[in-house]
Amino acid sequence: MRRPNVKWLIKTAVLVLFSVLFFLLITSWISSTPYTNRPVHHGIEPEDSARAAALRSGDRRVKYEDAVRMKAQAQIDEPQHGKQDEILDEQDMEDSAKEAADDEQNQVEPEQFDAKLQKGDESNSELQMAAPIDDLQKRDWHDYTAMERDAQRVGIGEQGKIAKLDDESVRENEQKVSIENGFNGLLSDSISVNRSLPDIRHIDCRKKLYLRKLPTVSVVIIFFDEYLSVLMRSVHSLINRSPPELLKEIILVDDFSDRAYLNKELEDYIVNHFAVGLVRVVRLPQRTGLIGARSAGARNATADVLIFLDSHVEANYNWLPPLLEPIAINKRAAVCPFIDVIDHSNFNYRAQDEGARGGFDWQFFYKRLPLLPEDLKHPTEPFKSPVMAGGLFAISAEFFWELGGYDEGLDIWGGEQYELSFKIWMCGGEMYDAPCSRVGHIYRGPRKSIPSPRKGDYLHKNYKRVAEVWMDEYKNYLYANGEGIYERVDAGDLTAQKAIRTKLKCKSFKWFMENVAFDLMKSYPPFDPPDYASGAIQNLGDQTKCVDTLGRSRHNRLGIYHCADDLVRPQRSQYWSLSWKRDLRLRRKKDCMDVQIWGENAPVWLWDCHGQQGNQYWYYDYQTKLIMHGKEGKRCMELLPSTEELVVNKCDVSNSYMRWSFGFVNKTALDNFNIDLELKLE
Ligand SMILES: *[C@@H]1O[C@H](CO)[C@@H](O)[C@H](O)[C@H]1NC(C)=O
Ligand SMILES: *[C@@H]1O[C@H](CO)[C@@H](O)[C@H](O)[C@H]1NC(C)=O
Ligand SMILES: *[C@@H]1O[C@H](CO)[C@@H](O)[C@H](O)[C@H]1NC(C)=O
Ligand SMILES: [Mn+2]
Repeated sequence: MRRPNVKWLIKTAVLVLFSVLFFLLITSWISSTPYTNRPVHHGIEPEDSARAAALRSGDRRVKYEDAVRMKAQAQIDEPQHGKQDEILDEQDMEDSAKEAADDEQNQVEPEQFDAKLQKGDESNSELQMAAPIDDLQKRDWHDYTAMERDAQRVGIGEQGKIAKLDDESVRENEQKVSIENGFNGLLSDSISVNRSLPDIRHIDCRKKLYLRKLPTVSVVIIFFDEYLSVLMRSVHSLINRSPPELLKEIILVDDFSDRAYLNKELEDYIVNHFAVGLVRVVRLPQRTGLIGARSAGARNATADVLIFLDSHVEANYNWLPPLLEPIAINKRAAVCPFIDVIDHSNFNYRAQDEGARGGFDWQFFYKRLPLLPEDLKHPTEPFKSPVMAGGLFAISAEFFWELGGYDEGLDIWGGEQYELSFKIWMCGGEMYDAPCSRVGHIYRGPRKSIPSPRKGDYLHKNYKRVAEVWMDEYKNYLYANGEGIYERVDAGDLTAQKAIRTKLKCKSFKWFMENVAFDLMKSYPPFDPPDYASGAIQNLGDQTKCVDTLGRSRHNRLGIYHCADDLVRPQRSQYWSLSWKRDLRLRRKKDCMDVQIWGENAPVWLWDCHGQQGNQYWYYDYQTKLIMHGKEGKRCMELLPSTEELVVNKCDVSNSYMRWSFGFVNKTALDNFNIDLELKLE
């Protein structure tokens, strides 16, 4: 037998010892990370399996976001590393494909980032160690004590429930105050400024962790003649629901209000209720409007992040961390909360909807665009939005001023949300909506009209400034929809704004439209494309009969009536368009032919156009003269001669009651019915 090799034994022992030590080191580090070591909270703790799943997915998120952070930093700080990144990404794609197969939970969108970090954990510990761990750690930011205290609260308007005043003798005054403010101010006086709200966040928001290190915040609230208890409830809700270490200050900018109680009474309230220096009032010497007042507030702010809010809001639970984290990851991100509805008459707190991306039409009305499939898969993650709704958002002070703040040539209000959104996207930033951050907002009801602070058309002047500086050739769409207004207004001096665009080497508006608001033109084309067919729809089995509303309004069945003399331009009840949305609608109206059952003799209704095709999709085959319903093209419009009913049945070319003619037919357009319309610039 061979003599045992002592050298070998020692080597092995040392190696084993080191391996064990290394193993212990790694496992103790992992167990000390916050997401495996969460404090137990009562009340909303999920059950075990759900908890395990949550931890797993939370775990993945951490990695994803850290990766995003690293990536974002690499992009901002060291653009010369771009090449290296590319190489890494390529390889990581393969890894991530493998992982996806292993792991059904793998729903995280940018998988290459995920994989990069995965690798960091397992094989490339340098990458992981190099980043300051402290910065990457996550924590649960909920204030469970305050949430539990709130859950116990009872009383008028508590839990955001419908409130009302029972005292009949105050009715008249209630009306008066309502019409002065656009909301029920008297009722507001009876509801606690510290009232509790329903936690209507997506259920998974309750388990979400955010970076341990988040930037500090200056909230800027501008007001003009705001109702005191509503203004103070806004401030209380912010203080009650924000981590004190993050909320540095609340700046109330008084845009030269008339109401006396907004002077001493307001200041006394602040002194008596809030910590020294936490809330301050900045008074403007004259009426300045939303844009100027916000700018003044921003100049007064001293924290890392600016959050602009309206003066009639209520912040919901844990609203702040979800707004701040994307900015901590990328200082050029701007983030909007979800805006909930506080009812102006009864102060009921409810959701508006489950979120949408922001857009606009060519009269600059704010419009909403659908969420993307990826966004829907991750209902608690921030999603990209082309334009902000306007009132409520967070942005780093540094980036805000890098962009030159608001164009202060914009007067009073209007267009500023477009200006800032275009700037953010075109000049190297990003904009997100954060579903887990919710802020309620009182949408005002009927209100006594307030005299305009300016003579003249400041709104279109503002729009023209935005269009001239940022929208390149697309500005003509706006102007073409302005019916001559834009030719008459003078945009003023734009030198400073154009200089910002040049200095920051901002991208083109075309880039914005094609990469950020890529679906806007389809939903909101600058001009309605021509109809495929229009006029009266005449039956060929009985040529005296045409499709008619029979004078009925929406949500009624359509019928058949004696045809108009002029089939090309008949009276309104027979004037139909096969529109570019591929629906059959009353001309220039939003009432569409709608079929709601798929069986025999399905009646045709007049219903609100939804523009989503489906059960409102129609096609006219001008050769067979069939009007087909639905994309399958198997069911056709038919006149039942015995009962004079308008129905849909299985297509049959030999049935002349199923054949129709339109007053006007555009054959070229119909030949291309299935081709998506291209909306090109002239
Ligand atoms: C609201 O809460 C604050 C403490 O956050 C307290 O000072 C104040 O008295 C409360 N006000 C009412 C009306 O409950
Ligand atoms: C903010 O405004 C207040 C009140 O007008 C003023 O006292 C303070 O110096 C201002 N702070 C900054 C940083 O501008
Ligand atoms: C018919 O449709 C085409 C587009 O397919 C359009 O260019 C043309 O102007 C239309 N004709 C009329 C008369 O509307
Ligand atoms: Mn508002």
